[in-house]
Amino acid sequence: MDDLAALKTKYEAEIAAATDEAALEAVRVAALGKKGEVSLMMRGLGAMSPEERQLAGPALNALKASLSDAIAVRRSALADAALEARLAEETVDVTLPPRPARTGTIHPITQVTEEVIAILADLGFGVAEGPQVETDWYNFDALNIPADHPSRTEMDTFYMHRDPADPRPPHVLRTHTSPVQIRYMEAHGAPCRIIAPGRVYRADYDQTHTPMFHQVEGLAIDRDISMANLKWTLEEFCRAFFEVETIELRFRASHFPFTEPSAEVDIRCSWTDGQLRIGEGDDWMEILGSGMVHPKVLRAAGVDPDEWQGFAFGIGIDRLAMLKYGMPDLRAFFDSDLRWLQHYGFRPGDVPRTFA
Ligand code: 2U9
Repeated sequence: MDDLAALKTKYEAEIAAATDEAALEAVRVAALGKKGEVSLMMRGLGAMSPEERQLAGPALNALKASLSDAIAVRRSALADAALEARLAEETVDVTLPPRPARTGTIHPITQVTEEVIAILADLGFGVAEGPQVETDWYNFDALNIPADHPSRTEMDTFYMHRDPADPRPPHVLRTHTSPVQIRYMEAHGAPCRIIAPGRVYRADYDQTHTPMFHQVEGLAIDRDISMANLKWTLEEFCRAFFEVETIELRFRASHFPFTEPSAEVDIRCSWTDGQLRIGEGDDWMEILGSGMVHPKVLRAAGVDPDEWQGFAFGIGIDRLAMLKYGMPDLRAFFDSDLRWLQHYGFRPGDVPRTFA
């Protein structure tokens, strides 16, 4: 009996000394586990005489119950203490100022593309899209670009890798969005009034050229569309895009294989102290190319040039963005520099007031 009292004292001290759940469990296993000290003593009851057993049995049971209770009480106390500690650690100081939320911005290219689409949609143009990997027929032949044209060389155009023994015509990364309009006319015929915004690729890299850039091209085909319609459309577009009432355009005769006649279009502007002002001054700045769609191009797209005619134009979106928002180096557009994006990027929903 003295043994049991000593055992009780020993385990009660160990229970009280256990500072965490794992230490307490170790005490429980040592005393009451399958091979625990108390359990082994209970197993020894069988070897005792009935008299001894009558004394030792109830005493051992009482010891077991008392240690079980003590362990349960200690476990609950440890759990309470752990919870208290966690709550103290997770205290939130509601008087601290909130951290400014890091918000993403809309890339200037996306912003300008959306602006251009909104303005031309207002003028009745739908949006068409097409593949960026094209056959050389859609990218060159259908657009009346001759087989020996310099733009077809690997100096200027990215060709997709292929087996030199492959007899099929090569694929290219489209060098303009014009194939989209060819595909659109093939599928829908005339009349049509669409714009094709998107990525294009040319082997060129300096301060004003990147190997991938963005264009928007327009196409309007009907029975009696003329250069006058083209001029009005481009003037309306520039007025809305540059947010200037008094814009002035100058059409300079030019040459493109896909339009006849062709014109490069300049806008009146002034450069003072490095600041560009549209619609005033004595300078002219080239902003786009245009013309009447060549009859051969209409025919290649399955549209009868004796019945239909129309205008087309092409604008570089990246250049438009540089001009309107004053960004000096085109290469920064594609650096993914967060500081640049915070500075030049737009908040979602930032819409110029002309069509806000
Ligand atoms: C079809 C027929 C004709 C689209 C045109 C231009 C003139 C032009 C340049 C502007 C700046 C390319 O990004 S840029 O370097 N584009 O000068 N683009 S006419 O003519 C077409 C298009 C499709 C079926």
